[in-house]
Amino acid sequence: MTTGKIALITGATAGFGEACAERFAREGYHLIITGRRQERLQQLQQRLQEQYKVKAHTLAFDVRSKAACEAALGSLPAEWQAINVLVNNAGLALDLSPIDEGNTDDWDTMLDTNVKGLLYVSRIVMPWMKARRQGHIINIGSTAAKTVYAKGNVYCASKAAVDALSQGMRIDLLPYNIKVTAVHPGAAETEFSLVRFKGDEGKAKDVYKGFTPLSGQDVADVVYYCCSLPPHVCINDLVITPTAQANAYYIHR
Ligand code: NDP
Ligand code: 8X3
Repeated sequence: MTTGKIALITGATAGFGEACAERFAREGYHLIITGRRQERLQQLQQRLQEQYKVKAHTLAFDVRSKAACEAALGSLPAEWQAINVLVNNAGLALDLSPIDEGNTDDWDTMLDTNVKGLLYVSRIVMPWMKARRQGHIINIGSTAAKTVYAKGNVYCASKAAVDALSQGMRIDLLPYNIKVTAVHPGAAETEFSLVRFKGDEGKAKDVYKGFTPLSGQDVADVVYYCCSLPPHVCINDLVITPTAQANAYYIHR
């Protein structure tokens, strides 16, 4: 049975975003799923519609482009603009290196995606939520927002910005009955490390050696839980790690 509610999930072609799409579909939400990889979006759309009997709308665009965000989200028919849940999830890390040796193109990609992309999407969706005096924004931060680790500098800074922006959004949206939750996951085995290490599968696998990491599903369960609470209850800030992880730096292997 559908709830009639709509969740917009950015970065739904893999990892947390894909798992969130599945979790919300299972709960009867209609979905707007986004990412750059059109083919994956279409496959997911088909699967979710068949399996859960919900409607899924796909939008393929790059969150780094303000014009692309405006064109894609602006193309939504009015009934799809009544978004109840926005999960700002699209993001990435690229490489690990000291700042003085850093690749400045990688910095641009991380900051443009993780910080500015999240802002562009939110800037468009927030007025729709405000007009309806209803909504919940989930920003995916990271344990990297809370603890800086060696060579993580710019990625950690981008996630610290997500932390600060979540606090700012919560204040700005307070009069409009809109919840803002920052969810900060620790080590999770998705495509994250493969992207960070630019396709080096060995390096990516090593990140999760010797302990049980989180899965996309673990994080999706927590994101959904945050959205399932009574209207007067809001989780502001939530850190979720594998049991073997204390913070972004300490992992027991
Ligand atoms: P994945 O690499 O598995 O998924 C990342 C998603 O982001 C993909 O759907 C990708 O879609 C999308 N994305 C990346 N860049 C863009 C872009 N420019 N425009 C639109 N979509 C984009 O990683 P995760 O699921 O692990 O990561 C999701 C979020 O969680 C990120 O913000 C990440 O920083 C954060 N995170 C991850 C942790 C982990 O250990 N895995 C821990 C803490 C936080 P496409 O390539 O199709 O565009
Ligand atoms: C992803 C987790 O520790 O690789 O944000 O930064 S970590």
